[in-house]
Amino acid sequence: MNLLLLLIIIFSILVLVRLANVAQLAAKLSDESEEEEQDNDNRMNGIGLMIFLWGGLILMVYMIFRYKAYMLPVSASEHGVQIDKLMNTNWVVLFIVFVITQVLLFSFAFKYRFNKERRAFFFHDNNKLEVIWTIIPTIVLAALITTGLSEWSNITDYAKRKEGLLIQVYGKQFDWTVRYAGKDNKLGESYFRRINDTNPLGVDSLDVNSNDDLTAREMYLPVGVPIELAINSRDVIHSVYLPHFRVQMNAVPGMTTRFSFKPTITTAKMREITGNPKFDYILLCNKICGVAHYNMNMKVVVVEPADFKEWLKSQKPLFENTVVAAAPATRTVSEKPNEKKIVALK
Ligand SMILES: [Cu+2]
Repeated sequence: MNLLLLLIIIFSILVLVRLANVAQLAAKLSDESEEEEQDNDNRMNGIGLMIFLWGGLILMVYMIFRYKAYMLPVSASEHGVQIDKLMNTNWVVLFIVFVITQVLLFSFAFKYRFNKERRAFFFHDNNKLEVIWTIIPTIVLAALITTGLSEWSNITDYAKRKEGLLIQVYGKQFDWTVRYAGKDNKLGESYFRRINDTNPLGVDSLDVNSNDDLTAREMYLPVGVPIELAINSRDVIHSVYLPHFRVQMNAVPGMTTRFSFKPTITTAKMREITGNPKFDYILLCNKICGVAHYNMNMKVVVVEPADFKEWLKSQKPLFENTVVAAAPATRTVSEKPNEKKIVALK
């Protein structure tokens, strides 16, 4: 199929070259002067440019409306509304600048194509013009960049919302695991050297904070409650991407990255909004992290806080046979001890 396409392109080019030769020969035979021939060429090129310009612009506008339905629905998070506003402002500015510059570029090429009657007006420089095309873009770009930066610093200002529900998102080739911090809203310490078959997140079972930690294969979020994601990776760089919440943050091995946001629309409500009864939020990996990267995702469900509590109760505790005793050192755990410290404490 590809070979066929290549052959078609090559033969089309050859045909065009032959046609151009034929036209040249025909011009010679009809005693058309070289000048006239060049005028004709210039006119055809000019008309071609205008067709390209208006055809392209019309096609662009058509595509925007044709594929609008495939764009993301309204933002399902609080900060996402601001991001969308910023994004739309950027698009409007880009669209205006794009249309003005392209129309000028192609129209000038058409209007001022070679004409032997016309002499070009020469000027060395024009300060007024230079000032205009330096100052206007500077102001517009500075406004876009500063509003973007201030919005980003608002979004990443964790000091403002320390009370968020803490969830660890743990990425590895090629799946995600989420760990809920439980009642204390504190995640037990984890360390990669503790990772084994029964403890895939490498959590310290003797850390009191890990007592009530729960893991899940789906991410449930209560609506209207601030969420704080603590993001880790076991192997390579992944990226936590929640497109409907306008959230993205890299998962980097050896460090914890964070992202705070507040979901505002439940899955049920979003199904109404999109008119799609099968709609589900999704967590995707947004870094090409290996062969099965395309399949590295997790279902995300946003529910009312009461339903969230019910769901959380049904989730698997991290350390199932944990016996909570007065002194942490006497606790028995299902985790295989793979660290000297744990063995010694036992
Ligand atoms: Cu990945």
